[in-house]
Amino acid sequence: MPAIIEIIQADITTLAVDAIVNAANNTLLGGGGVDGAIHRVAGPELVQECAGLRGCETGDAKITGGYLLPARYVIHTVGPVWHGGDTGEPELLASAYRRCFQVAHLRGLKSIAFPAVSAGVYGYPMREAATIALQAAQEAAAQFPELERIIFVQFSEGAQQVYRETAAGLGLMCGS
Ligand code: AR6
Repeated sequence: MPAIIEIIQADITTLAVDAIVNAANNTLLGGGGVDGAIHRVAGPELVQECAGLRGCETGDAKITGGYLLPARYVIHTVGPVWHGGDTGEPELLASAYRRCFQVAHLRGLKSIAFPAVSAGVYGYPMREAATIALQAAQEAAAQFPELERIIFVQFSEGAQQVYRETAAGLGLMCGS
């Protein structure tokens, strides 16, 4: 059975899933937004493991333990900074999501939760970002049979609404 795609409003650091995705920066050494929240809850061992990864290219993803988080793993990805959309942003964001799914697949993970990568400090418009995220989920659900749950987590009700409308536009059946 293909994975169920869920859209929920929550703090991603509270989710007991196989992996939560971190919207990180190229250093992987922490920052603000969801990155800061994940590091705060995971504790200092997370940044120690991240330091050994020697950063991450934009559009790539790397996995670590979850430490004090309820999630078993953190998949750190780096989305593009929005510069208007003509400098490869859609391809880089799609690549970030694809790489997260590949990394999860290599560990045989069954549940993965994503924040809206790039759609905060990095300025990616939420609707465009949601389209790319949901299309990547659709592809991964078809490609990786072990995936049971793909969860899109938004902090705000407004962002959740954008995801729901975007999913409906793509003809996706989503749970909550
Ligand atoms: N749970 C779920 N979503 C959250 C949470 C949370 N706890 N906290 C924030 N969001 P951002 P980016 C939402 O800025 O745009 C960091 O400094 C937030 O409302 O965290 O990829 C990194 O180190 C927004 O919708 O990530 C980088 O330097 C979404 O998560 C830079 O920010 C992403 O916002 C990355 O920027």
